Amino acid sequence: MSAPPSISVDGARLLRRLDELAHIGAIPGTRGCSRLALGDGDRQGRDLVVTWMRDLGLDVTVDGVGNVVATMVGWDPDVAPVLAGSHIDTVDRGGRYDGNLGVLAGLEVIERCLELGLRPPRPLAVAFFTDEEGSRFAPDMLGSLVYVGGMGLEAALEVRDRDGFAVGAELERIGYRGAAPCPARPPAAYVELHIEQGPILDLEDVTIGAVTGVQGISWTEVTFEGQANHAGTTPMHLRRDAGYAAAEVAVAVRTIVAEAGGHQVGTVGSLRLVPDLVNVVAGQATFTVDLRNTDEGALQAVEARVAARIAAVAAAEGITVSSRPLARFEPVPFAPEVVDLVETTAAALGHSCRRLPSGAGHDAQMLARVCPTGMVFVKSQGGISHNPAEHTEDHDVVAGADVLANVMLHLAAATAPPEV
Ligand code: HGY
Ligand code: MN
Ligand code: MN
Repeated sequence: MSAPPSISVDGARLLRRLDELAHIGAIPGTRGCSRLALGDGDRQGRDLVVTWMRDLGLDVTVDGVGNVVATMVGWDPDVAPVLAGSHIDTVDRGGRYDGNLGVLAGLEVIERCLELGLRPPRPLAVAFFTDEEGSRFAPDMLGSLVYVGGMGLEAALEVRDRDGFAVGAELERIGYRGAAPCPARPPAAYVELHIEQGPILDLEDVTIGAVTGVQGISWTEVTFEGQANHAGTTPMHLRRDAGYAAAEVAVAVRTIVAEAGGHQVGTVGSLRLVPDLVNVVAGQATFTVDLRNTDEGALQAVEARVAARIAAVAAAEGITVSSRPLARFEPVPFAPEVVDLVETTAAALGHSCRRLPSGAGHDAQMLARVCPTGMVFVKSQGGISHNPAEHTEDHDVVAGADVLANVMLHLAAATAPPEV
């Protein structure tokens, strides 16, 4: 099969769409947006992107957990597509590039191929997956996990947010509980363009990241039950202070992670006290622990140390502890041939490139279970992400989309079905 033509995307069109989508859930005074999964902002964002997909004449499907896939038409239905994608849900007070870039760049690649009259050996497709962030409904990458068969649809539909709203009911409410089957038929290959969300490419002034894989993720929600009491009258030695205990654990996570070293990171990102009042010793504390490492063994060792510390803090304060896992994914390597292709494609287009693992979770780590998968990273200015100040320069956005386009076309050629 001869090498496909090298193409460039319409950068201005891609940047226009990124801007238009970012207006949905826009945070006043910033360039960021808030579109938590399955909320009204997510619905509006979905409707806009689906309109763009349908305007291109693509075949648009919605599956039982709200994943949306748009595929070029005119190929034998048995020919699986080369799929690009990501997510358009955001964290609360997030940036405009996280996820959105991968979806809109995939759409741009398809539109560019249609404009050029290109007919790859396989159809190209683009997806956005439900609830990648996991901020509202855990685990993260919920939609793509169901898409690849890693979680049953019924179990996913039953997941509830902290206010008790269920995924299934919210999908119904926003009109995205679809009929397409999940798990889905695997694509021939999957490529995701995403911002790095870390500092490496920016610090080294490298344009493209050839992502080698995704680090392991461990999320746990912990609840301490102490005794609410008067902040003024309760002697210190008689307190059973859930708030103090939670703060001790947050400090311990930082200490344990520092002692582990290497790629280990740890975060207590959510902490809710009850009754959360200035003059009441907290009777209850509910908090989350996010631990990640590129090495599974090291991650397990840190998980064990943190769990032991939580038990010891609870015993010392005379409080009870309960916990529930929110997410647990082992490190995932990407397909070497796709990582190589990202690297050679970046070089062919004249862009600097380096290999690196992803510190963030991505839908690609789920697609890697069912097909050859890789990711293309572009810079995050100052390494800032999950923050309205998240920024990627226009020229880097376009460079990443050009690499995505040519990687997708090469994969379509390299996996051409026999009869082509
Ligand atoms: O948490 C993550 O790494 C991703 O943003 N869901
Ligand atoms: Mn993301
Ligand atoms: Mn994110």
